[in-house]
Amino acid sequence: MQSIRINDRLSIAGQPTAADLAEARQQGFAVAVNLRPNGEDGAPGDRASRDAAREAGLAYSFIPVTMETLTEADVEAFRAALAEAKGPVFAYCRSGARVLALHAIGEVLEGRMTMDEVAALGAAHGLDMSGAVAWLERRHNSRPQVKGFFDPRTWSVQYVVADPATRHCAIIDPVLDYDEKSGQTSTANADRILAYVAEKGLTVEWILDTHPHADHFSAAQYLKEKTGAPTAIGDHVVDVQKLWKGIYNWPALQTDGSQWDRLFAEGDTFKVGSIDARVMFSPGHTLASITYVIGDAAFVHDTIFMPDSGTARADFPGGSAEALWQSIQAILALPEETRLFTGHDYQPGGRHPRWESTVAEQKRTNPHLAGIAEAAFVDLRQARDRTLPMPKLILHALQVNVRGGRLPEPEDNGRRYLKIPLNALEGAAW
Ligand SMILES: N[C@@H](CCC(=O)N[C@@H](CS)C(=O)NCC(=O)O)C(=O)O
Ligand SMILES: [Fe+2]
Repeated sequence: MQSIRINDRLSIAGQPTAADLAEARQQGFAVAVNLRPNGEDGAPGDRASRDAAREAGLAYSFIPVTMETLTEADVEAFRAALAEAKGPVFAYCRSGARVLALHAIGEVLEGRMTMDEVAALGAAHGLDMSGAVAWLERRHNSRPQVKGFFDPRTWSVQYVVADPATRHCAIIDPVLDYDEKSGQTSTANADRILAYVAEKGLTVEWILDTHPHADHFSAAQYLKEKTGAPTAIGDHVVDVQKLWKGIYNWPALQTDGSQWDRLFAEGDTFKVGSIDARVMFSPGHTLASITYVIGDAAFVHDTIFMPDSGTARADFPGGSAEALWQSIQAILALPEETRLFTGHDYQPGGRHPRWESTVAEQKRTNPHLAGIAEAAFVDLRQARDRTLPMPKLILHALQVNVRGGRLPEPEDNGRRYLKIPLNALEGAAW
């Protein structure tokens, strides 16, 4: 029979007969890999295929796939079958095209081949690779482009998350600049984001906050005025509003979350362009923290920091180390390759700012998480939190952020004033 030799390890073919398998064995192949699902038109099925391979003296592996339902796990299973084979692999489907597609997709994912080369490879062997190309394009388009903007004054990372297919984007955790020494506010950070959005020709679809921040003002309201895009935050923000309404002795504060256009609950879904997005409730750092999972990117903000920085503190009013642990476990249950984007980077050891990791990397190397059980985490988190002074802007920031990033209303002289409660956060380290 005709098989196509791809490399030393892999040859591909259409459905073989028993004689073809025997011949493959004679040619030195060690393993037959069958990609045809049971019940596929004209396929002998797993059991008969296994028997035929064994009869011919070949080891056998069954990885049933269709191009319509193909996932990265299938590509990985094929790669693993090749890696584990004790000799050259004879892989087959109906025509050989699916095997070539799996091989080519694996090569693209590993960075050894470009998408353009996939079609050319198919053409060279007379096999249709349009399914593989479409799969790769779909995957490419579900990977949002993430641009981080680091603010060195507050060590915050603000994000623009864009769908390359539609050029729609979400802005996450934008900072409104504030200097507590002079009382001056500025929109330098937010304007930098707007300039990027304009330069890239993006349409802002959402302005998202992960939680009511304690260390900077949110620029959500300013950006809504500039772009018209809706603002959103987690629905438990109403609990944070109630908490701070008491601390600020502020009867007029509305505590129904009406300061945002949308309140997200656990499991809520939305879109950034054509990319699916989902919300995870991630309390612990605050009562209202949420994680946005947009395509393969999770915006975890103040839960997990970069692996060399551990985790976020859990001692603000309404914070809980136990809740933070549970929230982190849910994040670490995302697929290993999920890109995690953190909300702050405090540049340990003076290194340059970094904000992107993966689930796998965090599980392996974050000293607050790798090989740590809940009780030990809670102990270490609480011990560290006892040493941390409150963020210098916590009392300034919450009165702005529980109103969605609105500064206090001007008084009769046209000037805005902040209100600072004294001795309201007793026990905090200085
Ligand atoms: N020194 C900073 C501290 C800010 C802070 O407390 N950040 C929170 C996130 S909002 C945190 O988790 N910090 C962890 C740490 O400092 O180890 C400030 O004053 O703003
Ligand atoms: Fe925070």
